[in-house]
Amino acid sequence: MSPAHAALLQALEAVVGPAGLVRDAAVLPAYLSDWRDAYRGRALVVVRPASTAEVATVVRLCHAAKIPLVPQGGNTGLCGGSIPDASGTQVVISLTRLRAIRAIDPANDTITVEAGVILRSLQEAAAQVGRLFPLSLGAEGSCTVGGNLATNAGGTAVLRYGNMRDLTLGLEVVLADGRIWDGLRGLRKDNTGYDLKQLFIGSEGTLGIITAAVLKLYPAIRSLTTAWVALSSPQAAVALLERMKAECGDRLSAFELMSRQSVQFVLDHVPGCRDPFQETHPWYLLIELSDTRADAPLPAHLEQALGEAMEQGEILDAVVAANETQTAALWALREGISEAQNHEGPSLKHDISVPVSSIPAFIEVADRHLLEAFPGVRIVSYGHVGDGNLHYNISKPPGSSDATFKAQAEAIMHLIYGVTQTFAGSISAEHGLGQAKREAARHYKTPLELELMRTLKRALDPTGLMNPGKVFAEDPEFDESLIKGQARP
Ligand code: FAD
Ligand code: 2HG
Ligand code: ZN
Repeated sequence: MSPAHAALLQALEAVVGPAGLVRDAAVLPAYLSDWRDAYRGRALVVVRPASTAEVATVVRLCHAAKIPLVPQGGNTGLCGGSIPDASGTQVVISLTRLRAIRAIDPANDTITVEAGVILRSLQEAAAQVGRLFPLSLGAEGSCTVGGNLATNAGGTAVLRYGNMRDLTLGLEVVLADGRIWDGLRGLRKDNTGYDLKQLFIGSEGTLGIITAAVLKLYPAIRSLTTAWVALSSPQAAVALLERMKAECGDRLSAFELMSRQSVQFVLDHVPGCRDPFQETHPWYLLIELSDTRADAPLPAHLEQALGEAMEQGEILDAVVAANETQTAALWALREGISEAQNHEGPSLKHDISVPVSSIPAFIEVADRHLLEAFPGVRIVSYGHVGDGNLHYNISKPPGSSDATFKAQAEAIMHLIYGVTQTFAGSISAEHGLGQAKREAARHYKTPLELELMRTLKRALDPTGLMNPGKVFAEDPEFDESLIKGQARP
């Protein structure tokens, strides 16, 4: 280790204490690879500050030493955004010790939380005061509010409540030079110029470190009903979505589509899951209605809407959960897909979005082109169809080698993103770019969009030390000389 690096480590330890530096070789790997073990890196050190002031001092020290920082929350991201590169010269800054719920204001329907609060703890804190924090996703037991904000997380309740952008009123951010921006306002209306918080939401740690947020709360849900529905096609799902919206309005809180292949993987790999139907069907939906009134007649409402859809031939079969155990079993079939697909070898993830109306045509065209070009690959398509967001994931043909499949990954990706583009879609609806899609973004975002993004990056992080190598493929104009400690010519 160079004397400069050793001096930085000593200074960092003086700020966060011995407990704030991760040195234990048994624990360290968890900070240096992601949930799927798809990305691995090395770090100069992993530092765990315990307050906003400590985060600010850590950033100031790294800024002065020209050392890049990689912010990390629960490390559940799916694009390698929280993993350092292989150089061993970056500092991972884990926010998981910033765990305070600073304030709850039920009359304002807001909660102020620190970045390291686990999403499930936030949901529980809201429930304790008779409120709902609606963001809900499979990783909610380990992802953090900071990571949710930095990726503008979506999940299964976006249809009714929106994504993290829609749920946020204020932020506290440590800027790239270590100054603290206190934007912790709980205002629903504030037109005093640019909405700065929106710059940091979805910026994947490349503009600053989010340390706290004021988030919106909603009335608690007191009744809920869930159905599992079989269909012949994605067209039928979109038709049913229209029907359910018209019949149920904003009581419709989840509308998740799954192909048979997706459900089959869960049945094959997740213990305790079973098919709700005797027969197999090509497509399934998980539909949920919820209401703030305990006496809302949701099952009757849902059964009536599904009965009418059945009479019209829109759906093939349906079952409504009779109790909480059955509800949990249906959700396990949906939430188990990510994990189940991991058991089938490397998975190529494409979290695309297109207009809801284009979902059936997207699936038809993408399936056809893909199976022509790569016979035998298994298409695992599922997701938040009510938001036009599909996880159009691909597993290798049974029996083929990981190496052959990985060699085809780029061609598969371009095929899928090419089809996405013909439907005016996005290559990332919810997981972000991270390192996984930084190259692809160069092809699928316009030059003007990329130029505007770079302008913002340079304005907020002029020395390029905030999560370098993420979101942007490369930045020729970045001031490399400053990072290396030389004067700019
Ligand atoms: P991390 O993985 O630690 O980091 C993610 C990114 O945010 C990185 O770029 C990191 O540098 C940055 N970051 C983290 N904390 C901060 C901070 N305080 N300040 C600045 N930058 C920061 N995502 C969805 O949107 N919808 C889903 O339905 C969904 N389901 C999932 C299901 C499973 C099983 C898994 C494993 C993941 C799922 N995800 C989903 C992806 C992931 O959970 C989300 O992206 C989540 O928001 C990441 O939170 P995290 O705390 O784990 O962040
Ligand atoms: C989901 O909706 C998540 O389950 C994860 O966004 C998707 O693993 C995936 O590709
Ligand atoms: Zn998702």
